[in-house]
Amino acid sequence: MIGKVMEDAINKQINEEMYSAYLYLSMSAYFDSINLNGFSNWMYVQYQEEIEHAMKFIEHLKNRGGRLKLYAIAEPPNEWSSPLDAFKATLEHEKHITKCINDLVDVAEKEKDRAAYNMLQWFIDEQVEEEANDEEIIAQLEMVGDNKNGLLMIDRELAQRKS
Ligand code: OFO
Repeated sequence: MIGKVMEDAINKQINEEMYSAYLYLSMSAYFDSINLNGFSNWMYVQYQEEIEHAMKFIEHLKNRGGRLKLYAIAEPPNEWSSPLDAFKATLEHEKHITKCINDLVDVAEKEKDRAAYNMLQWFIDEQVEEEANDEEIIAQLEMVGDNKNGLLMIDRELAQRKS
């Protein structure tokens, strides 16, 4: 059975993951509003991934006799000044999530909770991938600058994302 300290920490993380989902759904709508449907698709897939992250934590609690506590989800921003601005905000948010995951690992170590520690290894790898994806798109956006054709090419590429 999971201990109270780990249970509380995971419940807080579930809220972080749900906020991530909200943030990316909001970004998906922003990209839709400026007719960049590929960017919008990429963010929508990211929104779905964040729900999966929350569900992984929820399953972990359930399997270990923990009690789920759902906190209120904060309102995400609704507007960004450019695709680059949105992706820079995405990277900053993912850096924050990486810190949250690292802090959770510290809690698992302190509590000697090996099951949670093992489960968190997946999230450590996932955060490396998420930050790398954002960095790659930011680099592409910086490369094309104000060039509309370049932006449309990236949009076409991001339309391909399915998972
Ligand atoms: Fe974006 O990785 Fe979960 O929050």
